[in-house]
Amino acid sequence: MPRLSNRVIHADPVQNGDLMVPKYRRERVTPGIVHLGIGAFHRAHMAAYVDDLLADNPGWGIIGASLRRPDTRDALAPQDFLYTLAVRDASGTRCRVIGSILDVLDANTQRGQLIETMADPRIRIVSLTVTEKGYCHDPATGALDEQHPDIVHDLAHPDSPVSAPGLIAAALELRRRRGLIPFTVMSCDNLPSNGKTARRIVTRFAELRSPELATYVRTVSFPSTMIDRIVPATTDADREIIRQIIGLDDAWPIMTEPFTQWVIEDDFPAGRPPFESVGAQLVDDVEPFELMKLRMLNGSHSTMAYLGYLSGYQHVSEAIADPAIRRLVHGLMTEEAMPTLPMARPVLEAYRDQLLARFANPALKHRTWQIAMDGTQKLPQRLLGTIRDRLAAGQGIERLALGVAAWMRYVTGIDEAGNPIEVKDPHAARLRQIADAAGHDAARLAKGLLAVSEVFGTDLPLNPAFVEPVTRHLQSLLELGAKATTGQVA
Ligand code: CS2
Repeated sequence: MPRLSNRVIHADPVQNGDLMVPKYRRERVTPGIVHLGIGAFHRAHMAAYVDDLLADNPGWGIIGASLRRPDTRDALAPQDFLYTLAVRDASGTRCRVIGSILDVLDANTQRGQLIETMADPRIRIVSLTVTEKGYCHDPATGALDEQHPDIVHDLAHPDSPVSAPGLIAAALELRRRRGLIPFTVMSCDNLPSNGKTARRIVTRFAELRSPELATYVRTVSFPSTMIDRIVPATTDADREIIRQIIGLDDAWPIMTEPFTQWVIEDDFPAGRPPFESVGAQLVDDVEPFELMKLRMLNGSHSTMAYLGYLSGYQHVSEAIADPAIRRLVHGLMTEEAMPTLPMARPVLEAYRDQLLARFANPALKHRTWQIAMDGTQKLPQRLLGTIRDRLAAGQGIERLALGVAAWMRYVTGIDEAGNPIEVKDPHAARLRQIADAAGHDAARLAKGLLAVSEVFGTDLPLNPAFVEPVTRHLQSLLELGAKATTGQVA
């Protein structure tokens, strides 16, 4: 079977049947964007929006960069960086070939080339999906973690950075020296006020490097965005399904849902493509959209991930099909998250109902284990922000507290059948030490984990209105298990 490539997709359309291919000649496209973190989410989301606008705006091609591993580059280079985006739901699978990514650089072996590319005057936007941990920040305060090993390295070796802040600073320094205007830095990660967070991190890094760079960075725009599309990790079974559908070999197709949403703060002094022409929403204030999404979608996701995994559900669609988990998630959104959000109630109710349908998508094999990873980086904005607002208003947090307790049970690294759980988290070893020392003593385990200040800060561990329900639910999880405990709380 032939490999997906430029040659194949520009061959006689008859050969491609009804496969949707780029509506533009790729050789006419030039780079305008560098994207750091060229993972599955970006390829299902921003890269698809850009693909839709390139026919009329060919100067906005994407150069991707992988910061951690060369896998994406190795997989896509032989197929001219083309890949299949497979939109799946109960009605079937619809495939399209995405051509907006022109190249992928491996930051570990092509660092100099990446920084030079980011300094190219044609590059007017540097966007990021480096996940929460890629910001090298303290999740509880949002400040740059100046002791982070990558930050320590990059300050000592500013011309060979390994972190996203370090790479951005190195490229901005080059542009400064060359008298060029800066690119816009657009965060597309699940962080509260992600643009402000990116600004805080990069500005502080620049201040630690030089006053001149710090002054220059203060002229950089960091718009916030809200990004939303559910994108499970691609499996070999997915690859075979796509191979059969399109009749071509694609080393790394991306599976996703029909729903997509992108809300962008309109602040691009170096210019931008007409994102609004392809369905993005350009607004003055992204925060209401961000809070709604982080607290309703991502808060429900993390709660389902831990309770679902502990209950024996491998996929989100199985977890939400459990009546007790569905009741719990519905109640968490309706009774505990929605009252903290500024959006109008009908908008929130419609969003909730749409989320419940999205979670139930039977065609998406979204693993609870995938969502469960990096909990120390996710809990602050997904559950703890809502909890703080509820406690400040003197309101209950039973369901949210169960989400936190389920994370605590999960990071013990042993499931209810006594089997090991592969806990993926930057602090996994530390969490495991705390859990091993506490054993099945809920109060001790809760106290030990609540002392992880990067997650819980210094306020929540001292608040009995938070500690009591979390400890009580943890006790129940340890004694009765996730299914019984969920049934009691939902
Ligand atoms: C998920 C998110 O893996 C996770 O933590 O909660 O990736 C989620 O699928 C996206 O934010 C949906 O937009």
